[in-house]
Amino acid sequence: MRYFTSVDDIGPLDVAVKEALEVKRDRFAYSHLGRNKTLMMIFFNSSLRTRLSTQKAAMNLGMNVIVLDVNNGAWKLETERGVIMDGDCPEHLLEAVPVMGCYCDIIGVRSFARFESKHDDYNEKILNQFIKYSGRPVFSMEAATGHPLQAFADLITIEEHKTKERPKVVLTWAPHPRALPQAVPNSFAQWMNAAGYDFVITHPEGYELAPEFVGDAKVIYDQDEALRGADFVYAKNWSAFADPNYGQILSKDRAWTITSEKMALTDNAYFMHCLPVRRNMIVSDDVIESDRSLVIPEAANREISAEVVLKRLLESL
Ligand code: AN0
Ligand code: CP
Repeated sequence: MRYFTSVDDIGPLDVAVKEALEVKRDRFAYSHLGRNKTLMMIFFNSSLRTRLSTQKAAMNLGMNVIVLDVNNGAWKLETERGVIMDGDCPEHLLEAVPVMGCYCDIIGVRSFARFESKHDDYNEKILNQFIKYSGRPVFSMEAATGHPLQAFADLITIEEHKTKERPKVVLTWAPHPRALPQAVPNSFAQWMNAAGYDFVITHPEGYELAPEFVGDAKVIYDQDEALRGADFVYAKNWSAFADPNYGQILSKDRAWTITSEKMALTDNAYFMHCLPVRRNMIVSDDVIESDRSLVIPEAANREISAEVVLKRLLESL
């Protein structure tokens, strides 16, 4: 595997999950693989889990790790070619990316949707420049349209907790005060479809995700109806995808917050969220603190999904 930006890069999911569970049983089994290899993690946006879990995974594999917060201590980067650079940015991405490639063997990139241009976001303009110009294997640590390391960790978590071959998994929109990208729900939908679960998406009208991510999922606008009989409830806010409202907040309706009353509609479902989460906007205190909450096991599995991805990228060197 040379790149990891979507479910298509990982091959058969049953094989990937099996490999993940093996790595989880002995996370130091491949500690020779990354010897004298350097991971560079580039952050254009904030992170707690991705930064820590990916560094831990790299250390499990014996790698050296360099982390750069682009917005904190590096030159501000121009990303547009052809710009007369007489403004804020002393350096262009087109030099910075190949320079970064000189100092490492593998590059991870976090670069959220900017909501300035839907075309640029959905063409993964920043991530693709790393793929094109770094000369290194590149993986997404949440880019504009996807967060595959998160979706992989979520898949592992569901596989560990499911009691039915084909559980009912419900992705529900929930309210949030700021406009968030569609990356997490896009990837979650892509991976749930690929896993072949009974997969339902529920959100207020206007929050339809891009059809290529929705795939064959059932879309139900009535949240209560969608939640009935669910085995897993995955809550997440996202901003509108559809034109002309791309990147906009259309609703902050707290009737969509996941509460114990909402969870009572399910088949004693587990609650999931990628974190960070705003309590009592997305989910009530009692639900996230309940023994059916998987938010910490999901975060723990981020180390495992990152280790499988780094292992496969190292094997391609
Ligand atoms: C980000 C998002 O919704 O994409 C990161 C989630 C992992 N969340 C926030 O910006 C709060
Ligand atoms: N879930 C996740 O990616 O968290 P961070 O934004 O803290 O990395």
